[in-house]
Amino acid sequence: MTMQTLVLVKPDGVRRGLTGEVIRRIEAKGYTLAQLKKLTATREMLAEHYAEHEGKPFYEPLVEFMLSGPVVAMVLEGERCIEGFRSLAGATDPTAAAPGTIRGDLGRDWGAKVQENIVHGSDSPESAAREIGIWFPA
Ligand code: DAT
Ligand code: MG
Repeated sequence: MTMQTLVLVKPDGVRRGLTGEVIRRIEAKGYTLAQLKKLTATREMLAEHYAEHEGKPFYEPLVEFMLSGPVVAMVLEGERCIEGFRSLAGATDPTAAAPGTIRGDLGRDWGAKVQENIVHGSDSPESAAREIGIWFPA
């Protein structure tokens, strides 16, 4: 099966008008955009999506942030696109993320309880399958 990954342009990225820039980088890298939509998440979707982080100090701020506006959800396809998109995205902390990456070039610390870092990308084939099911239910 073709490898797929779930990418979100988070509410900060959509608000700041960076959706096109994120898609430009994905297309320039050579991945295929298989599915794309703009939507506002629900608490239920985010509880599933971020289940691994429940109980952490940034969990509630993360959910509130992800509910703060629409996101653009995408399914990318391509050989090794899971690790490839994580590499394009850069490190979680946008202050430390390398220049050249989405988070390093476009993100910064705004002093909030959760890091606002423009994009989400699945971190494993298992996460990708699970997350695609949440954002693009059959
Ligand atoms: P990633 O999005 O790089 O996979 P993650 O899954 O560990 O990172 O965390 C999900 C999001 O939560 C992340 O994109 C930003 C936020 N976050 C993670 N760790 C944090 C921390 N220590 N303080 C504040 N926000 C954090
Ligand atoms: Mg993660």
